Order: sequence, then structure tokens, then C-alpha cells
Amino acid sequence: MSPQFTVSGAHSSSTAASSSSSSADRRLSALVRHLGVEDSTSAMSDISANPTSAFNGDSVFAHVVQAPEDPILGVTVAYNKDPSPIKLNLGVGAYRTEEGKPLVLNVVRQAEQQLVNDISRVKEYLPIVGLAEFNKLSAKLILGADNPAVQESRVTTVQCLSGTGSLRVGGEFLARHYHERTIYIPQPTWGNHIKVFTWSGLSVKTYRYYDPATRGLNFQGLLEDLGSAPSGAIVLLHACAHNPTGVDPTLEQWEQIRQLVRSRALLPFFDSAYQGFASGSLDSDAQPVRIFAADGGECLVAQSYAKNMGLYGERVGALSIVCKSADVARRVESQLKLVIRPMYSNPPIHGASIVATILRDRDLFNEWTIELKAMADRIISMRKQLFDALKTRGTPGDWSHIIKQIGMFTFTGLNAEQVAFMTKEYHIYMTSDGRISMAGLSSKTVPHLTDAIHAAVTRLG
Ligand code: PLA
Repeated sequence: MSPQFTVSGAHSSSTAASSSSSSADRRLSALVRHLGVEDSTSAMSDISANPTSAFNGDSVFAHVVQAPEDPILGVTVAYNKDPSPIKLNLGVGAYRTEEGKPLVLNVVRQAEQQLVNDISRVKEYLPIVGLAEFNKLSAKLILGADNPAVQESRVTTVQCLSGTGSLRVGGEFLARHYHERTIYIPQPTWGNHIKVFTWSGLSVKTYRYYDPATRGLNFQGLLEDLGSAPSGAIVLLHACAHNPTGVDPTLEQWEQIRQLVRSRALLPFFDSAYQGFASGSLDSDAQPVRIFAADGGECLVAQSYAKNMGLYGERVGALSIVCKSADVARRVESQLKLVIRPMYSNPPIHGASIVATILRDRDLFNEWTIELKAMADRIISMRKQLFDALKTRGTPGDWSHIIKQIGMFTFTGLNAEQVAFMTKEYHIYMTSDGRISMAGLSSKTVPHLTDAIHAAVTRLG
């Protein structure tokens, strides 16, 4: 996806080209600043290498510098290269069974079978906004079927390329049509947020979220930072199962956040990548989003079916924008189409059809909730097993955060040096911030991880 213009429709084609490249440059330098790339000038100036070099036999791309691997997906690249039989990938948040295998849910298999058996189905393009039934059902899933915004048709929902694509389309829309370009994201957050929003044309700032001392929420810091954000600023909120910390506000705290956000006219943008994974209940995990969507105010929600339906590679997700009136929602949707069409034209049909098949059928839906709860429960049981094993082992430190944190990840508190040690000596792969995917762990691998943590803490503590 290439950078988009930040102002729609205002340029003639020739000025659009130059304004596009200068806005791309601005975004690139903003991104370089955010990522703290040390030698930003060389990264930028390389781009202006001699354009005639191809005639002299050199590649016209000879100036292209080797980019680093992605901090999360690069962990899997390193893991795949490791020939060790005891290697363990706790990097990317991808669910594994007790046998360490990827899981395709039964309901997904059943839905796919139905789709294959239906010979009336064709492979035509979907509309720009995707599959209409999928969009309707997705909005109800996250906002609640009885939500006034849904009932009053004040919500526009567009099918996007999983959670990431939904965030990106939302970011691009806001950069073009919203008066305040600053988005506040929690510190820390999923690393890709910074890049997604910067490349959308927004300016990214952080608000305090996690307190390393308590390994819990820095609620006071959060309230202070959002309280002093400029009126109208966009605020990115993790709907549940905060990544990477596993720390969520309580419902009472959510209510306080809602009051603050509304009183300062901030615009909430929810990232819902783990609905059902935090508590095992789709409804409980959607509660924070629902209290915002029910108060009459506006908000955005990016949904992903990667984790909760195990549809990672199918890239199924949705962006919903809750508006004040059905009329505004319609106009917003017309502009979302202008964002999507030049980006990827229209979304893929298969994954969204799977989701619609499951969400529309009461039996399949119920079976899905059971399978989802089983995944969430297995993760919770891994927390307990790892905590017990570290206690039994007498590993120095208070490890109670492992059982207190929720969702797919534990933010262990291990530092980058300890992580590097565990990878080198124990072939355990995880992100350098000390995050481990509990979904990648099994009863069989808990002892190995315990040994590694014990050694890392006692030798490099
Ligand atoms: N938002 C958050 C908070 C996420 O953790 C992730 C995925 C996404 C959005 C995007 O997911 P999707 O596009 O696949 O729907 N985070 C993963 C994978 C699971 C990744 O980094 O892409 C992670 O390991 O953090």
C-alpha cells in the first residue's frame, strides 16, 4: 500500500503528484523519527542515487539499503532458520494446540465445506466495501445487536484486510477528513500501530499506559495524558487483551476513560484484535467498545478475525465508524470507498464468506463460542502452569503478573539481553521486549521455558 494524499480531491493531477511525493517524504521522515533510526540522513539520501546508473550496468536499485526484519514477524523468520529440535516460537501471537500445531476451527471447516458444496457461488468481485452481510454481522458482533447506533443505522462498516487493513483504512480516512491529525497510542503498544498511523498521514503521540514497577496499568498517567491531549485528538484504545502488556482497565476504569474522552471531545479508535480471547466471552470482551458506542458519541472500531476465528492468513476484518446520524454514516462510507478503491480495489471473498456463514447460523455460532472459549481456557491454563513451574523452581522474582495478565501475551519483564540469552542458549524465540505468546506454549514445553527463564534471571538478573 503506497502513501495516499492527505487532502482528497483538491489537486489537479500534476500538482497531486508533487504534493503526494512531498507528503510521502514528510511521512517517511516522521516514521524515521518515531522508529529512532540512527542514521536517518543516509536512509533518506540514498534515495537520490544517480538515476543514470542503469546505463552503466549497475542496478537502478543499487542504492536500496537492506531493511531490518519486522520486530514481530522477523522472530518467526529467525525461528524457521534454526535447525534445533527443541526450538520454540513464542513470538507471533498465533494459537497452537497442546501438540504445538496450528488450529483450524471445526466451525471454519464446516463453513468452508458448505461454501464449496454450494455450486451457485461464484468468484465475482465483491463491492468496494466488501460482503454486505459480513459487514452487518460484524458490526453487531462487536457493538451488540441491540446497540442504538446499529438500530438507527448510524454505523458504516467496511470489510478490510484483517485488523491491520482496518486500522490503515481508518487512519487514511481520518487523515483526509478529520480536523485533528494527532493520534495518541498507548505506551507501549503493538509495534505496527506507529507505522500504520504514520503512513496513514497522522502524527503519532503516546499516552502513559503500563507501569513497569507494578506490572499493571498506570491509570493516573493515562488520565493525565489524555486529559492534556488537545481537544479532538484521536485516541487509540485496545478493546481488550492489550498487546503486548496483557493489562486491561477494569470496567469502572473504562467508564472513567469514557467520561474523560467525551468531556475533552477526543475521538476513540478501538483496535479489537482479540474479541473472545481475553475472557473467553465475546460479549464481555466487547463491553468497553459497547459503552462508548452506546453513549451517542462517535468512534471507530477495527476488528480482526485472525485470532478469534483462527483466520490469520485469510485476512478478514472490518472497520466500523459509528456516526451521529444515518446520513453522516452514508457520506462517510462513500469516502471510505475512495480510500479503498485505489489501495486494493475490493477485499477478498473467501474469508468473509466463512465468517458470514458462521455468524448467521445459530448452531455454527454456538459451536464457535465453545471452540473460542476452549482456546482462551487453554491459554489461561498455560499461565497457571508456567507460574506454578517458576514458583516450584524457586526462580527469583514475583511472577504473579503471569496469571494476572490476560489475553494472548505475557509481558514477562525479561529484558532484551535475557531474551537474547534464551534464544541463543535455549532456542526460545520471543520479541525483544520480553513478550511471550502464551498461545504458543503447551504442557510439554512449559519445563523448557521455565529452565530458560530461570537461567536468564539467575545468570543475567
Ligand atoms: N492489532 C493488534 C493489537 C494486534 O496484536 C494485531 C496482531 C493486529 C492488530 C493485526 O492483526 P491482523 O492484521 O492479523 O488481523 N498482532 C500479532 C501479529 C498477533 C502481528 O504482529 O502481525 C502479534 O504477534 O502481535
